[in-house]
Amino acid sequence: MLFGRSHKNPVKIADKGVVEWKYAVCGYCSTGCSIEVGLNAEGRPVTSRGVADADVNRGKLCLKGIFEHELFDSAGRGTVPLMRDHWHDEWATTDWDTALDRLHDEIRRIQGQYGRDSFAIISTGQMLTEEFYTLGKLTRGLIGTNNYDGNTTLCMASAVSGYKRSFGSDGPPGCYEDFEHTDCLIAWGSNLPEQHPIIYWRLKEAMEKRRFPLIVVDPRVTMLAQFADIHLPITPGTDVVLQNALMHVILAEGLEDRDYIEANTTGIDELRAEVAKYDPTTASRICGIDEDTIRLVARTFARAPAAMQIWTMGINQSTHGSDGVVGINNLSLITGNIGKPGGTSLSITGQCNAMGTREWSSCSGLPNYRLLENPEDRKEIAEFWGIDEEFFPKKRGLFQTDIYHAIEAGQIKGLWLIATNPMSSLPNSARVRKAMEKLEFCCVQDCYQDSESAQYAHVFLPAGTWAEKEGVMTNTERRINVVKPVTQPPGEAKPDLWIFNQVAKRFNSDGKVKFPETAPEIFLEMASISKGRLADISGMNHELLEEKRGVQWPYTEEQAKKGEEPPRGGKRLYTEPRTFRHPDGRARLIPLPFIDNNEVPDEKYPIWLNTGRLIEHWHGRTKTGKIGNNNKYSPIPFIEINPDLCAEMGIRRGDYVRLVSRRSDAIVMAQPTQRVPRNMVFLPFHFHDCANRLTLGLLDPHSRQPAYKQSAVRIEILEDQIEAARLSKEMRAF
Ligand SMILES: Nc1nc2c(c(=O)[nH]1)N[C@H]1C(S)=C(S)[C@@H](COP(=O)(O)OP(=O)(O)OC[C@H]3O[C@@H](n4cnc5c(=O)[nH]c(N)nc54)[C@H](O)[C@@H]3O)O[C@H]1N2
Ligand SMILES: Nc1nc2c(c(=O)[nH]1)N[C@H]1C(S)=C(S)[C@@H](COP(=O)(O)OP(=O)(O)OC[C@H]3O[C@@H](n4cnc5c(=O)[nH]c(N)nc54)[C@H](O)[C@@H]3O)O[C@H]1N2
Ligand code: SF4
Ligand SMILES: [Mo]
Repeated sequence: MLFGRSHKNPVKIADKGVVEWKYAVCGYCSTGCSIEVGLNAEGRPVTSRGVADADVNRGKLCLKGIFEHELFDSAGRGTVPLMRDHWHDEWATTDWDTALDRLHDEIRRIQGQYGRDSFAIISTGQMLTEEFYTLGKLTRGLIGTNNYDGNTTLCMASAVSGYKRSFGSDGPPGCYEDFEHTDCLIAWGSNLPEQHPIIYWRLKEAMEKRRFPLIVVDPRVTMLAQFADIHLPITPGTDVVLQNALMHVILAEGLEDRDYIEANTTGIDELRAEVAKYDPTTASRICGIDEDTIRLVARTFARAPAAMQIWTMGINQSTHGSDGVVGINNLSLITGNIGKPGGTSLSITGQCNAMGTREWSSCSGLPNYRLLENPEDRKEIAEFWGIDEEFFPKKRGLFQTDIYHAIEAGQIKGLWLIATNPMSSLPNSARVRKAMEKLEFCCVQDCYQDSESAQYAHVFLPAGTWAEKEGVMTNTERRINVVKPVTQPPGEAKPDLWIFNQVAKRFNSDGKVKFPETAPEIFLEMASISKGRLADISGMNHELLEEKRGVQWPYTEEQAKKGEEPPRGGKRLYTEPRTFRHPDGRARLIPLPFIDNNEVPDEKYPIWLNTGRLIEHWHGRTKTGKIGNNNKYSPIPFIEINPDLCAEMGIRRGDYVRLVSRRSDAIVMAQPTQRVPRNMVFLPFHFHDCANRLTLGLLDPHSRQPAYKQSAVRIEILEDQIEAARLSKEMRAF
């Protein structure tokens, strides 16, 4: 008897009848994978594949990228502009001119009645960079509201703030190639295998070639933690304490890099005085990691010839988010691990173009990391755009989270939401709902008309998405890559760039500000004002980006003229001494006292609520909820819950339970797993009207980012499981 393949039919891959492949970069996460979308003879996108000669993904794609072409004709897409008088009325279809005139008139009416800043604009990390730049010019140069921010406040704000405090500027200094050179890696609150699968694959490949210790700090046993040499299941929200304790050991044992500290930093004495308070014995009682392990990790990290750290939302989404980033930078600086191969402090970005919005949207300032607070920056951009310098505010306006508080307080009356869905993504939904109901006018511009936030809109503008548009994005390692239009937006939907240009015409009746219409032209305009700056892109254009499958910034005009090849990878910042962006060129070592202000479990609410993501879904599931191959993995809101807690409470696998916090409640299915400790549940935030009903979302004092990962809940048993299933279904309405 023979076993094995020889007696079976070979695997056949269905022939999709592709006649042409078109180039794009993935529109989900910030890894930045190059994709080719296959079109059949009728020009329909029918399949996707990874691009083999792209340095980032080398032919690979993850579960989201591989089905991305199915977005184009998925359910719920907006195909025609909609309008109504009140948000509780029925929608009526309308034409573009009427919808855009209404947006213009309402902005000017509200500004006229209540002041310039009473109309707010909230954007995203999920558009193309030329779109961000155009929206920034329109908002800062013509509309003139200072309450203009992005959903990046929910995501990358702590990283931005921490980089600025430590290094004097935003801009992640490392790159994926650092995995190939490092001798030790600490990953803080980052679940790479699920959230950045192709970065994880790069890491895994590097580790297979050259084994180095991987240390994972996460209260859950994530897939990355399972793969780690040392897993530190930290008490939620106490990373700063662990960082201080690690530095305590390094400084007490003389393991620091004195020459590097002396040449490149200020503040070592103040740092030394603060971390002296965090001896491992004391720290272990707060952060839950035993003292010997703290010493082992400190020594392993400090003795490695090159050591790197990465982090994502486990750090950023905390009341100590910005401090956690500074703590990571402190650790890298005192061990001389910045700007060298394998020695870096690399924030793993979230959304596909969260970096592009940081660089070019003007949300927190002016293009290319220019500051509203800097008179020269204001003057330069005002002259370039052809507007009066005095029109610019002299400091940045409110963050997204504070904009919502200002709506609640009645200071902001109108809102334009672009490619973000706060009804699903902001903490404490009941409070957000109340704010949305208070608005005199709200415009939602989204590629899906069934987004939760559109419930409260007076105007809905149907947008194209991803490869229905043309433009560039910047990934985690500062690599700019280009998306080419593969197909048209459905029905009358239009690319966001077209929409911004049409709105601009209405505010620019004398034509004094120039708005180029096409993405390649806008890119060249951006390149011209990037010369000599940190993010210098003056040597790039769309053709080069496609040909090279993405280029890391900086790549300057001089380099291009000299015929110097653009970097293929491995480009780092701060490689030379004293090139940090503070005026004296030195990085700051900043002491970080721990402030214990989280909502923590108590007698009434005894369980930690931890929220985050799954590999198959994207945020509010406007996209992945409609794609069968993604949605089928987890169509129902569920919690990871410890089997011992289940046994104690009499909960069986698959039972529905009610989670109750001080804010509200939610019904979810129980999935017992050892991934979470007995006093914690993990709830993916992808499901409609679920996780953020429960979260408190205290704000970080520097970045104003919410602490989504630390709230307290209790679990209630539901006797009537049939009724519970019905309620759960009702809550996930779409
Ligand atoms: N499949 C998929 N991929 C995505 C996304 C998606 O929606 N779906 N979204 C993208 C975006 S915008 C982002 S921002 C990234 C997010 O990527 P990640 O940050 O990797 O994902 P999360 O699941 O939000 O959180 C990561 C981990 O933080 C841990 N954590 C919770 N509390 C703490 C703590 O106090 N300390 C520490 N050290 N860790 C803690 C959680 O247990 C969790 O495992 O993913 C991007 N990639
Ligand atoms: N509890 C909890 N809450 C969280 C988090 C968490 O970990 N836990 N994470 C936070 C983080 S890190 C993030 S980034 C936010 C994300 O929060 P959101 O930005 O609200 O998330 P999305 O669901 O991606 O919303 C994007 C919207 O833009 C639309 N869209 C997509 N592409 C385009 C386009 O090209 N043009 C236009 N016009 N529209 C488009 C989508 O249909 C969707 O409605 O959630 C935050 N909320
Ligand atoms: S890893 Fe991120 S960029 Fe790459 S295919 Fe998956 S979702 Fe897209
Ligand atoms: Mo994010």
